[in-house]
Amino acid sequence: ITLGVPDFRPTDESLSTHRAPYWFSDAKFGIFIHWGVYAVPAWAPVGQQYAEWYWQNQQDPNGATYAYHAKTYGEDFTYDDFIPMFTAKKFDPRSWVRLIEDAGAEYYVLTSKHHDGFALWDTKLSDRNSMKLGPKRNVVAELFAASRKYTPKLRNGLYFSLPEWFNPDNPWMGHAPRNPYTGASLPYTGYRAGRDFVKDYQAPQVLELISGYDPDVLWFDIGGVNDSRAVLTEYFNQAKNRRHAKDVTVNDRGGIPDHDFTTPEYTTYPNTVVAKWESSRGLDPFSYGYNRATPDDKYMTAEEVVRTLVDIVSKNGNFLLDIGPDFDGTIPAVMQNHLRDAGAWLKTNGESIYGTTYWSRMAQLGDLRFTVKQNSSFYISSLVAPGSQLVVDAPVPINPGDRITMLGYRGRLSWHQKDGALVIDVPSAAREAGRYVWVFKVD
Ligand code: FUL
Repeated sequence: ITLGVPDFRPTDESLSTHRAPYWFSDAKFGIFIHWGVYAVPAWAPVGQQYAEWYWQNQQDPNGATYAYHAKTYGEDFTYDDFIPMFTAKKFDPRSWVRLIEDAGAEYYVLTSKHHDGFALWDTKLSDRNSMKLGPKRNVVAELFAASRKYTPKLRNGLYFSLPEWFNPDNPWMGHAPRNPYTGASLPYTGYRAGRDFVKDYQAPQVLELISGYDPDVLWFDIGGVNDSRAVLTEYFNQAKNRRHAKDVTVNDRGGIPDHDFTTPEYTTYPNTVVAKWESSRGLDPFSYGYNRATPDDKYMTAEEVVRTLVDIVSKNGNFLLDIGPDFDGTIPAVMQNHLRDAGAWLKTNGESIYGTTYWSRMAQLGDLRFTVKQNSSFYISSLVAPGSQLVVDAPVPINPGDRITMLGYRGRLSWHQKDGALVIDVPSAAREAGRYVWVFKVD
């Protein structure tokens, strides 16, 4: 079919015309899943290093992981010795997608392959994958199938690390693995030697993911040497020219300038609206992969999740909140509880999040955040419990006769304007009906 838009070509001029699709801008909240061999040791100094970086962290003789590994597993035990222990025995993809839906997220992004080079699908380009080794299961296929069957509204995304730390063929970043204690060279389990890393391996792997799984989001990582122009051309054209065209999206870490959104990590943009962006972080204080050493009370609470989401959305961002399942496929209870609790808030207050846009007049005012639904509603979100009056000293679009309500509370609230500020009367019953973030709706 012809959509009136020419096919994309592998040039920046062409690829840079691609934009984040409406569904991505509307979705606001996604769940990132970091799962791989690193879920076996699942360890890093709490709040300081990423647990999915275990192998790399272990290389530093002065680092905590170097000592921890020697003490816990012994100096002869290599990273690839963890592969058979990555069993995925209790991996239940249906419960994963249900959890994501319960959290109120509208999409997820799974690590198809992280920097350790271990692929979670049956790649034909290497035996370093979860079908041949470890779980003996096609994790990507199983999760996507469960999502399409049980939670068909969820969009399905894949993360892909362009470089691999220890792939001997990686011209940019790789070097063959060595035992960090003895210096002895180690095999890179499952890999086939002597090919062009980008042309014969990296790009074909991404193309396998695109044609095999049809991801709605392609979340590249690190950049570096790449064939991303050719790959994205294929990705965009495949999505555009199918019978039921769909809108896919790509982040800004593909090693080329073309992208649909930027990706601040463990941080957000300050008080300003910027072009489409997506901030990611773990529920963990500083890790995407599961860190067994992190005490439950150090995790982000639902309250912090909700506040962060509201803040990000008011500035045109999405929030990609990460969880790290354990080696057997269970998702730690602390993560499940906080996600479901955040989801309960979204059930009541989600209309101020999904499908909204930022308010172009102002991104934030003290503890207040704003969102707009074109031609219908204006939302004022208070990140702290309001007092008996909420004073909004901003040019709120309100007219005589407009109604103000609080989400989750029945009944209208009285309001007036004073010296250009909007003053809303908040009965104590309304304040008590809310939690985490109190959302006032003007319409
Ligand atoms: C980073 C990676 O190095 C981290 O491990 C994580 O995957 C994060 C989302 O991107 O660049």
